Amino acid sequence: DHTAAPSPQVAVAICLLRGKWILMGRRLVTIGNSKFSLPSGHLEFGENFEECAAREIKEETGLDIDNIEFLKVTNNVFMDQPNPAHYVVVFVRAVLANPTQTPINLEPEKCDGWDWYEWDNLPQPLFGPIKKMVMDGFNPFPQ
Ligand code: 8DG
Ligand code: MG
Ligand code: MG
Repeated sequence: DHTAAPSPQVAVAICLLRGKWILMGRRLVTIGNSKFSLPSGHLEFGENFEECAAREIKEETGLDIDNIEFLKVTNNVFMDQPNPAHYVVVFVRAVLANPTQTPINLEPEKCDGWDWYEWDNLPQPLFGPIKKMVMDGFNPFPQ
C-alpha cells in the first residue's frame, strides 16, 4: 500500500494578552477560512511548546513574547473538509516582551491582519474550536 494514512498533527495556539486585550486575526487559509482565530502553527520536530509559540508568533506577527504558560489541550477533528484534518492543539498564554511592539501581518496570504480585542467583545465569526472553548467558559486571562 503506497498511500500514506493521514495522522493527527500537533499545533500550538497562542493567547497573547496585553492588559485586557487579546490578539486575533481573520484566517485566509482553508480550515476556518474568513474566521477569527489566535496565532498558531505546527509544532516542529524537537521543539518544546514554548519554543513553538515564540517562533510562530515571531513568524506571523514579528512580536517577541515572554511569560509563556501552558493553558490547555484540545482535540480537533475537521472531517468536513476537502482534506480532512486532525489537530491536537496546545493552548498557551503569553505577554509582549516589549509592550511598545505592535503586530505586523507578516503572512498576508494566511491572515487578513492582526488586532487586539476585548474578551467580552471578540470579533465574529470566531473559528470553530475557539468559539466552542469560549462557549464552554474558557478564559485565558489570569483570574
Ligand atoms: P505553519 O506552516 O506555520 O507551521 O502552520 P500555520 O500555517 O501557521 O498553521 P495554522 O493553520 O495557523 O495552525 C495550525 C492548525 O491548528 C490549524 O490549521 C487548525 C489548528 N487549530 C485547531 N484549533 C485552533 C484554534 O483554536 N486556533 C487556531 N489558530 N488554530 C487551531 O485545531
Ligand atoms: Mg499560523
Ligand atoms: Mg505559521
